[in-house]
Amino acid sequence: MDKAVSETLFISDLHLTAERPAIIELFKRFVNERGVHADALYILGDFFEYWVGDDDPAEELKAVFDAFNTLHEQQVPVYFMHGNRDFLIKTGFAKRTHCQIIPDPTSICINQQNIMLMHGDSLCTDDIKYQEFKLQVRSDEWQNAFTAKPLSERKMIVENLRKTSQSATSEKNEAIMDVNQQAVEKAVLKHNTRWLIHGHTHRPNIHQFKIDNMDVTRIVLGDWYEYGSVLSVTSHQQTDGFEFELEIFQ
Ligand SMILES: [Mn+2]
Repeated sequence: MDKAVSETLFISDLHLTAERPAIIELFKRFVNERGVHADALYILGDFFEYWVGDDDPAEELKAVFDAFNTLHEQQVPVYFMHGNRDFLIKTGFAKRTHCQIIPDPTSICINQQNIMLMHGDSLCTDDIKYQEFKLQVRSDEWQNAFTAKPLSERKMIVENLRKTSQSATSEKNEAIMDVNQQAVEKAVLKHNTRWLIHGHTHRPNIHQFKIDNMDVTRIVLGDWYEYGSVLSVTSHQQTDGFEFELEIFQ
């Protein structure tokens, strides 16, 4: 028999790294306490602080892979969207974790409502330098050349990039780092949706606005630094639509 209430969970920007073991523990607890009871889990990018290729055994992140196994054992479908830090996640990772990689953007339907999912970086159109960088590193040419390098060299390159990126971020105007409202409206109109869920900006919030008299809601997931950020979407068999709550998980 179908459950009367179904719950879909959304998370992003965990930035998991062995350097922050407490957040790995928090993710494990999230999986055990919430994930295993959900009907589906969506990870909307920047799950890892960085990922240099599926040939990395990432033994220091074993607990994370164990958590994916737990979800698989409980038959919870997991969907994974690339962020700007883990776009080198490919089919090897998907096999290892039993998750399904989904494109950015992806439209899903919950109880007759279309919801558009994005990582969110494509909406930050004011950050021209970043958009140029993205175009370069997302090309097959760049990715093939990068993954052909030895694992240790790739890790070194990424470590250096992280250092320059940290100093670049602190120099950039705060407003440039947020989404561009026109880019949001363009995406909403193009995909004909009233609901948008994304991460990336680390500014958890619920924005409600109108486009051509249509009510639109943009839900922004938070990062996992001090605590976790989780969006729960629940729908009831007997009623249309859904309810949602942007929660702190700690
Ligand atoms: Mn991001």
